[in-house]
Amino acid sequence: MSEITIQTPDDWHLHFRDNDMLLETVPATARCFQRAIVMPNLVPPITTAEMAVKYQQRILAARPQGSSFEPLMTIYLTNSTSEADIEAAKSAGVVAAKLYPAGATTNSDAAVTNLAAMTPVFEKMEELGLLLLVHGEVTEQHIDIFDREKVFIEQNLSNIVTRHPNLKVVFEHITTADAADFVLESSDKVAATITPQHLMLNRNDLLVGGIRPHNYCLPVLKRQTHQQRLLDVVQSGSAKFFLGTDSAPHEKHRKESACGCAGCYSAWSAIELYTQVFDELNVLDKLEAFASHHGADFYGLPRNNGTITLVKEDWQVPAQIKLPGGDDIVPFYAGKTVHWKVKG
Ligand code: OTD
Ligand code: ZN
Ligand code: ZN
Repeated sequence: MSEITIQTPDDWHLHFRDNDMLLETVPATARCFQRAIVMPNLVPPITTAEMAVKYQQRILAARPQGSSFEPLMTIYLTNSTSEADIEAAKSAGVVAAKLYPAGATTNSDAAVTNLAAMTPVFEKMEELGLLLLVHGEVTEQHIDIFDREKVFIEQNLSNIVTRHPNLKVVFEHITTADAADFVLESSDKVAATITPQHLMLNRNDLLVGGIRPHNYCLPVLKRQTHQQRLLDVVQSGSAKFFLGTDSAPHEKHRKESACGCAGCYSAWSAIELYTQVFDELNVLDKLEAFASHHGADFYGLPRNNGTITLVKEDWQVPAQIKLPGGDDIVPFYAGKTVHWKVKG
């Protein structure tokens, strides 16, 4: 097959950032995705309905002319999130709330420290049909970084899903066989997103032959057996797994640094790289469901009407991109050849 047409896909996990940066990130996503779940980890984080609505306006204002792209908003749970905050979010059209364990990733310092105290908030979300999106890693210093996802399942996530059987939970950007198995063994209220980098790479791609800061993201890339398990579940076509790029830009100088930031800016190539992965797995027929059906169905939203076409054609991801403010960004897969291209 050298060409494939699918219903317009959505990105169920994305970081747009704010202000000037939106002029770069919004068009890059809107070029092929109809909707995206916008992560709330700004500084300060988006914690209320009012902040989410204002942020949504800034995103809409950064769309290219004629674009019908729709940002789907989330709020960031903190120790002081109340049931009233959840009600206000629901009324404002916010679709989900994000749980970051404090210190887990970029700008997550404000996040929840006491999960047990969140029970009334989770109950309100369950009642109103707001989804819980989870960054599933513990942050205790003594837990090895490669074990943090597995320990989070054991210590936290299994309790949350048991105590809230009607809460829809998305285990975001899963990286391990443990996470894939947990999702498969859980009820149909539990699903997961998978990024292009966790399908394409493993920790050798981060560390062998020199440290590769542009492959550094959180949760960190794992060993090859975990990567293989993620490939297996997407190959299986299970409806519990769907597309979430976790595209997360940082300026070049912040990544190429003695203490480099975590995040891969994949918006320029993500849909093409997923297509390449499905092609290499010989399951291009399952791409559409992963990219365009499973996520919408899980969120209880309509599938998109339009289509996009991808053609099997080589092109190179640019080595770097100039930001509106003058800084440079090195995109994910910079300088490398991608074998599929969005047509038109
Ligand atoms: N991971 N970087 C960021 C977020 C994600 O955990 C994530 O969702 C970021 O920079 O916001 C990253 O490596
Ligand atoms: Zn995360
Ligand atoms: Zn993310």
